[in-house]
Amino acid sequence: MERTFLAIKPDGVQRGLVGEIISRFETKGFTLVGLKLLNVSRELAEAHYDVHRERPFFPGLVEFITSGPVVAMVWEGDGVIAAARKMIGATNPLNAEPGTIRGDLGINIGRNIIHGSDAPETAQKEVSLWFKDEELVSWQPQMTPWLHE
Ligand code: DAT
Ligand code: MG
Repeated sequence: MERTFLAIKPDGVQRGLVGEIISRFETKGFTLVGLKLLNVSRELAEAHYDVHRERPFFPGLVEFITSGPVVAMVWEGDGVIAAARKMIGATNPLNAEPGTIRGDLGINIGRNIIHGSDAPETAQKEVSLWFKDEELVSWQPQMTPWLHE
């Protein structure tokens, strides 16, 4: 079953948006298989954003993601990687469609509330970067027959 890594960034946690955001993925029908609140180390932040290392905004990005608690999550479901990206919306919240998390809840690219893996390879890499195997719970919700034909 497909899995993706999502993280509510320090702005989302500080603004009290954790419940609202988790609720969107829950009510959509995806399954939560990993969840923790943590202060992100500089080492983890730099590893997570390694692809952006050469970009001018990299230092600010690391500064921001380490500035307060983050809610790290793994969600499971058919097509969850692409669907979560759609639900999150464009990188710049000002360009994100209404109805998306960034489109509904944000106004600035440096405060865009949530991270979501962008492809199967990155999802796998990010899940194993942020979670140990034993922190992930495989389970089948009782409502599954009401979500899948
Ligand atoms: P996304 O988070 O939509 O996958 P990304 O991977 O291109 O976007 O960039 C990672 C984060 O870096 C993004 O959430 C916010 C920040 N960022 C991206 N482009 C930026 C820019 N031009 N200026 C400032 N911050 C930027
Ligand atoms: Mg990205």
